[in-house]
Amino acid sequence: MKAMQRVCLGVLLAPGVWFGFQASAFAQEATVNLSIKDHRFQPSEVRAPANTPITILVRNLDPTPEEFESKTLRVEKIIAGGGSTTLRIRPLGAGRYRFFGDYHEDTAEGYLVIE
Ligand SMILES: [Cu+2]
Repeated sequence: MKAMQRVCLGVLLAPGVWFGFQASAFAQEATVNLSIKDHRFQPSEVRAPANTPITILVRNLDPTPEEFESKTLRVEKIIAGGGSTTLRIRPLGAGRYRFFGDYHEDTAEGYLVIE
């Protein structure tokens, strides 16, 4: 859907106008970077604004696979050893949302703090 809108608007709008629109559209999204190292999330607490679509980029620096999981964020995704993934999170209300590595839950734990 997004790609389609891009094509249509690109045809309709002058380039300068379009780039301005795109920049403001990006400002309404938040990106969070996470790494997994030694079966722990780094950082173990990340922040993002409320009522905003969030993209979480997770890099697994361990050689073993991990599963990013969160009941409250409704996410469950396996990340290969040495791999990375992109998670799309719906706009959220303020709060602390726990996530964990399902394969190493004793150490791999973190919180997404929405404020
Ligand atoms: Cu799981």
